[in-house]
Amino acid sequence: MTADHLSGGDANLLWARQLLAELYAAGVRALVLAPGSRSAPLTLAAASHGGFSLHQHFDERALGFFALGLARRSARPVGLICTSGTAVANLLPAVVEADLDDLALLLLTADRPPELIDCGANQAIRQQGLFGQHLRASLNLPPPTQPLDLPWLAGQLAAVIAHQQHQPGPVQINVMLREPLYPSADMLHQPPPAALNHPAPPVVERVEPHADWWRWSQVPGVVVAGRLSPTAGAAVAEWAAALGWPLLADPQSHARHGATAITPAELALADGELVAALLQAPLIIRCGDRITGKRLNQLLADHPGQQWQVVPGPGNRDPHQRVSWRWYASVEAVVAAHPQAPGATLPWLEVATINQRLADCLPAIDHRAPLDELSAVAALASLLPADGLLLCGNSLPIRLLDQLAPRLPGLVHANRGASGIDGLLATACGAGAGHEGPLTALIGDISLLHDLNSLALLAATTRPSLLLLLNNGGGNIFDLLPVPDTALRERYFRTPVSWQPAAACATFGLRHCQPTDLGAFVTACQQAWQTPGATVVEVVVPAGTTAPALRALGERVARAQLVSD
Ligand SMILES: Cc1ncc(C[n+]2csc(CCOP(=O)(O)OP(=O)(O)O)c2C)c(N)n1
Repeated sequence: MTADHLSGGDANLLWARQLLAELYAAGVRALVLAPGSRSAPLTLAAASHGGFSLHQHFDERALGFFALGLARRSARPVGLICTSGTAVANLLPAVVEADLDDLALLLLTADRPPELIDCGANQAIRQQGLFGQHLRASLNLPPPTQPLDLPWLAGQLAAVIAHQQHQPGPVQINVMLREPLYPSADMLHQPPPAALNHPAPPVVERVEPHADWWRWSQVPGVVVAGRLSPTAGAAVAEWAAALGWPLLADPQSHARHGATAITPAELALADGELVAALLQAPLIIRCGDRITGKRLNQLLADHPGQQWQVVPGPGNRDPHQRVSWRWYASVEAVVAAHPQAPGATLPWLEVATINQRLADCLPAIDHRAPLDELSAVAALASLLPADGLLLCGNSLPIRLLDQLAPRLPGLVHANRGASGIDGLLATACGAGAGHEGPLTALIGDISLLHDLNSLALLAATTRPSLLLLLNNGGGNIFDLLPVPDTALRERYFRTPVSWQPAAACATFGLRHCQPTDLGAFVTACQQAWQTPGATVVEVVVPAGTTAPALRALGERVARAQLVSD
């Protein structure tokens, strides 16, 4: 079949098919779709391609986050197809997070043709420029005209794909389509076209070692691990151990298992003597960005010595403006270029002793111990399956995890770019969809309310999945902040909502339980990870109790003399 003399519906489908063939050749393997008519050619092209894994959801806002989760987990670009109008506008929160965290979302936003824009036509909004400065690249495709110029289409796509491969992040491909939008059944059943462009092979990365590395590698240094892939995290953990340098590892670092990891570092930094010792290190090497902990960020801000940083790029990733040397490169390549010097420094801090003293301060994971947010998160972290994936919510959940988990087996992700409390369950479901092992999502009650319709996504999972809902009656993070009036804090900051999570779960056909002691909680988590489908485990604690408990934990550590003989 030639591209000439097609019906309008068939031409639109062929156009959409070529578009998807180019994305497939560029490595896209997952497409997420929301329903709509303007996007019908794209939807039908996706459904008849055969090579993509397809995920559908009715809500574009959540779908954007679902795609974000898939991209986080797979480290591959993910395509998203939606219709025109406010459907597109709903993608903004996920686009913002993808921009800040370098996640490759390819937004295929169907659009009305130019003659329907700005003339009062229904559902015709200005879609170009809608995402402002949050895109890595954008492309506005005019409606196809016959004869179809498919090489032109492939060439235009190649340019944005190349840009996106160079700097992963969100890209909008606005696809204008003219009616008729539906093809003939004959055209639908044609095999998909071959791609016309094939992306260039990746460039082999070469990192220039620091000129003075042999000298620096002999000093008592510190390694800080931010957000890293599991392989990068493992490389950093091994490197710090080989250098004999203490490692301070973020929850997203995949490096907490390191032999020299002071862990949980954020809790250990409640001890002023340890902070003073670390501040004296002449060099801190920071691998990865997005450090969660307030104390760790403070250490980086106060440290007077040299700080080097390895980040994937681009731009400034140092909110403290302390970095004096930076590689825009993979951590693995930088580590490989900087081996430990012969006869390198021995560990200069007694990491094992520090960790033992820290462990003595942590809540006991004992079946008879009371169930609260601290003991629940400590127990959860100690039980996480090695083949599992945890998506940790923002607000207190990530702060609790950071301070209560000495080890974090499996994969750990969080939306720490913009740190929104929206879209967290959808992100978890997307990450879980690309993962073989059990999924865990740890989310606060107000955060879950933001994303309640993503319970439909959770209900659709067949893999063992656990949603741990920390229900403390509102936004308890504000108890850690100096709001000067209790009544104002309650009304305008904590914003408690009267709702029944059990009833919400029942609405979506989800298993729900509400354990009241730590033993029952542990059993519920273990069962959830072994049972196909999703279980919601709700931990209910009185409002206003978690922040004082977290403060008391910090005070206990401050008195624990982690570094004294
Ligand atoms: C979309 C969005 N809106 C508002 C905020 C500000 N904010 C940060 S934490 C928080 C409260 C979260 O409450 P909850 O999910 O119950 O967690 P908790 O503080 O109790 O741990 C709010 C409103 C945000 N980060 N993102």
